[in-house]
Amino acid sequence: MIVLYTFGPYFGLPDGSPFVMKVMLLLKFAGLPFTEDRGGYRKAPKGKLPYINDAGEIIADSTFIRRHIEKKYGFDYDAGLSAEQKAIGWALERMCEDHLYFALADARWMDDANFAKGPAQFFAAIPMPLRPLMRAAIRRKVGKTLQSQGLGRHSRSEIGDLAEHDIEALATLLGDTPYLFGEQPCGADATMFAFVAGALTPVFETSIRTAAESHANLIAYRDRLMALYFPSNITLDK
Ligand SMILES: N[C@@H](CCC(=O)N[C@@H](CS)C(=O)NCC(=O)O)C(=O)O
Repeated sequence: MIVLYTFGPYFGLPDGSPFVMKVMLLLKFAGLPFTEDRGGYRKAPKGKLPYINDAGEIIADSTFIRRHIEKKYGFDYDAGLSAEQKAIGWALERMCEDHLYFALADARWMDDANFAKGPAQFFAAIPMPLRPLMRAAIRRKVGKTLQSQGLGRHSRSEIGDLAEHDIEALATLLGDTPYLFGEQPCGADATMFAFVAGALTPVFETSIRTAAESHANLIAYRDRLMALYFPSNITLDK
């Protein structure tokens, strides 16, 4: 059976990482059973989660995991989509994964109150006196990543402004349909769900969350997919 390396549930979500949630959904959409291993971070081939072990084959990165599933299991996540819909799906994924992700990371890691309620909890298992040192070192590393990526050079309200446009775009693209492109989920729905659920988690006080909460269709989408694909998680997120 496929082993998915994860962080574990945090913030009322099936996993603390949107990329891990994306892969959980991709596996579920494809009907592939998997087990979770929460101890794989140190051996992560690209230094990040998620990655999978599929019968000895290690594949890192959520998008390459999707490619692997499509190739090995012949599952077409975008069956029936037009070329234009596929292009929109790809653009949406890149916006979430390479832009909105960093805005969410800034809100969670750089704001002191959000950090204390959120990412600081990741270090709970590290023994004292190492815990605060590790916590500060990793927080500094995230800050440097945000600086080199570029978003971290803006003020929090400027980052919020950019991220609110992402949220607006997601709400507009979803419209009134159950999934991004109609009645059935496509590959980009896995990313869309992961980021909408992450933005909506009530743990963090952010303008991104306020923007997401102003769109009833995004809330309904999060609730519908959570109920369908993560039924044991439902009560946690309310
Ligand atoms: N492009 C990667 C991104 C994965 C990623 O950024 N994972 C983050 C958690 S959300 C991580 O493992 N960060 C740990 C680190 O950078 O040390 C994917 O699609 O899987």
